[in-house]
Amino acid sequence: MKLYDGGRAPNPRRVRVFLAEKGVTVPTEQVDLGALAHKAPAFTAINPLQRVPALVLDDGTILAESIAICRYIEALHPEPPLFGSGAKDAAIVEMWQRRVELHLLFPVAHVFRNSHPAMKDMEVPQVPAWAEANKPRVLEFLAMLDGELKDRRHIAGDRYSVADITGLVSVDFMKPAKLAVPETLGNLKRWHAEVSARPSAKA
Ligand SMILES: N[C@@H](CCC(=O)N[C@@H](CS)C(=O)NCC(=O)O)C(=O)O
Repeated sequence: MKLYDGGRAPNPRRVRVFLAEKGVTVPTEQVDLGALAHKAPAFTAINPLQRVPALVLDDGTILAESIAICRYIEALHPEPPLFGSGAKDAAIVEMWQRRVELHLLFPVAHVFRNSHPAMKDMEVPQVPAWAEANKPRVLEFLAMLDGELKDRRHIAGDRYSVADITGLVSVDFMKPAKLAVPETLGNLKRWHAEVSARPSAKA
């Protein structure tokens, strides 16, 4: 197996945090996004969508999409369960992972990609108005999540899950997008401090 990683980019980090939670090590090759190495023929042959992460299996199968990779790792290493256990718990984790991805990670990414000068060769064309349009969406979702976190420890329940991984990566990605978590969101800040203190957060 070989993981094609992407430095500080959020999606590869989701997979690294997931692997760290599982205690699994995978041989890794860094793809230099800054040098546009993901657009070169060698990596395009691995992922024609020119995005990281990608996981190449020993039989040559290529898995892209962070959550697909995480699900594969979960199936190989079921403990600790990060996609929930049992029908109801797994559905709740799926619901929250997807909500965080669609309503937090993607809007933060739209802000970053459409406003940061370093992204001009990757987000073509950059649309500054789309960055602006997504800023209030990020804050609205965070306010909703803060309310949810009033009564539970983690995003999808009392147990840490892949939804927390997507949440952690999204909130940390707000910094380069020049967005801040409002001080008033105390539940969210408590949750973020807790998940950030886990050793996996360093991945
Ligand atoms: N849906 C994909 C998204 C992958 C993705 O967008 N990766 C970014 C880094 S976080 C990337 O490779 N960007 C390169 C580019 O936009 O040119 C996943 O979940 O893995």
